[in-house]
Amino acid sequence: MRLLVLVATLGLCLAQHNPNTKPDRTSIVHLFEWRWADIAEECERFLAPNGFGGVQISPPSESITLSNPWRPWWERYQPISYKLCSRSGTEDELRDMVTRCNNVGVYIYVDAVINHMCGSSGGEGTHSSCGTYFNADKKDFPSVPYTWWDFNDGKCKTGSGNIENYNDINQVRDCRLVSLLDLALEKDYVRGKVAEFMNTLIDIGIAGFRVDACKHMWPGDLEAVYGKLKNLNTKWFPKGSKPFIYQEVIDLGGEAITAHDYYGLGRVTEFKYSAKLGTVIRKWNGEKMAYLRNWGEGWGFMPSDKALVFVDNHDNQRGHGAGGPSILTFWDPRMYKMATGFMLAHPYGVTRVMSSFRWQRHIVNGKDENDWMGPPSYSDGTTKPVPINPDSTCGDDWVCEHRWRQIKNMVIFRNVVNGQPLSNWWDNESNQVAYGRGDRGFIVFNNDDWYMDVTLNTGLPVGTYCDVISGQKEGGRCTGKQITVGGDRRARFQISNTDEDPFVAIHADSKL
Ligand code: AAO
Repeated sequence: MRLLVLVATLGLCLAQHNPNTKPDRTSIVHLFEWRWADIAEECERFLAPNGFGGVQISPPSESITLSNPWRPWWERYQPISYKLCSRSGTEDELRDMVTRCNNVGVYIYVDAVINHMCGSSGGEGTHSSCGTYFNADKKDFPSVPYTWWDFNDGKCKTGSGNIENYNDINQVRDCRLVSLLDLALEKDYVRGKVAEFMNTLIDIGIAGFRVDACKHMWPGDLEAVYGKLKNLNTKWFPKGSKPFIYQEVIDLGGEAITAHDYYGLGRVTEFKYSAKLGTVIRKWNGEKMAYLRNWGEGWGFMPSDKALVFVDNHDNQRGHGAGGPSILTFWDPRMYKMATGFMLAHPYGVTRVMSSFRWQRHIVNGKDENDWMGPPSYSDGTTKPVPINPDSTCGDDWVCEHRWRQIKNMVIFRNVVNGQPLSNWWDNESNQVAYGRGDRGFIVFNNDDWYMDVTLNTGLPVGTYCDVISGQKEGGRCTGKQITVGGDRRARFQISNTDEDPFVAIHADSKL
């Protein structure tokens, strides 16, 4: 009996680490602040044809709205109720998006904010995305309903009621994160309400959750909530499929709570990956790309099968969370494309591509004064649609990194090499590196300040390949550089340090 329970628990744990994506669709894209209607279109017209596995959406739960024209993006991390009515659209629009994306094999991952409700200074009234009444002073959220009784304040021992010291585990989990009203997830009632919210989304057809602020929740409480979750909707997923769970825990080392505490429950965001990759590509602190030879666990990261990785996320790209100057974003496009290319070619972790909106950055003493700015919107505060230009880029300040040729093609590269080991590593002990993925793909970087001209073993079968960075294969022809692989699997790579993108990538499907 005990063995059976153990096997069952183990099965549950492992299941929640599986992204549930279609075979050979390996990456998720975060369409930060996009409207549901636009995501539905994007699944059909772009994501499915280009092999994206899924979309992380912004929180769909009803949130506070903070007076127009302010409307910061972060208001969505302050829930008011679990109605599925947000700045991105209505419940009907959400359902339509999930159905349409699922029907083309692109799955939806929901950003679930379950640690807290709105900030303690959120006030009283109906300034919420669905117009639902709440009273933050009284901790009264009648439409869930939650009352003062459902919050943690009694357990918190700090003077301010907020987290003051990240090295005190009890504070981090029982006090308020930046004054956000902290739910008492130890209570079965609260667990039930949270699970009900998540199960509604599962029934609609989503494939999993990014769980927000997990450091601030006890693993035992999370386990209890996850234990109440249903299996995925069998209209689209095999019977018995569990939701994919990836938990946001910022662990850069040096704190009492570690990512390790959450491995058993699902995957965990590996923030060291983002911070370190930025440092290496920027060549700060004496870092070199040659040191990436043992990238992954060799760098002290969590085991690959527990990690969710990214070059930047919606927080650290603007100095929130574990943001710092090393983080690469679309604001540094040349280095950003290299970093994203490196991530997508490398076997470590489940990869998430960021897709941002542009804002008026205003950096004063290293801090962006406009780090709050919300998505492109009309004067009444509603979010603008994402217009697609004739050249396939996006308009109206939607950056659409996922549509950049180099990034889109590397998402495809990752699918093509899926399951192949890292092979044929080469470096010049500086910032020129290359590696392959079995006999399916090969990538070469020149991040040095001089010309690169090398002949390397690619592991690929003989033939002429189209570089998917400088161009791509279109109708049997190559719009970019061509690379000739000989019968000995070797090929010559010439990459100027002044190239627009100083890297080259070829794979089995880019063979001419
Ligand atoms: C807003 C206002 C607040 C106001 C509040 C309530 O900005 O002034 O008090 O409303 O009225 C987002 C925004 C917040 C916003 C919030 C609610 O980022 O600015 O607050 O919505 O609207 C911690 C958490 C992590 C969290 C991160 C932002 O652990 O979970 O803070 N991320 C998620 C979301 C995020 C969201 C929330 C959670 C809340 O992704 O978008 O907030 O739902 C250390 C700790 C980290 C901690 C950071 C931040 O990090 O380790 O756990 O993250 O501090 O303070 C070095 C260290 C690194 C350290 C870092 C930061 O890098 O190595 O460990 O420095 O200094």
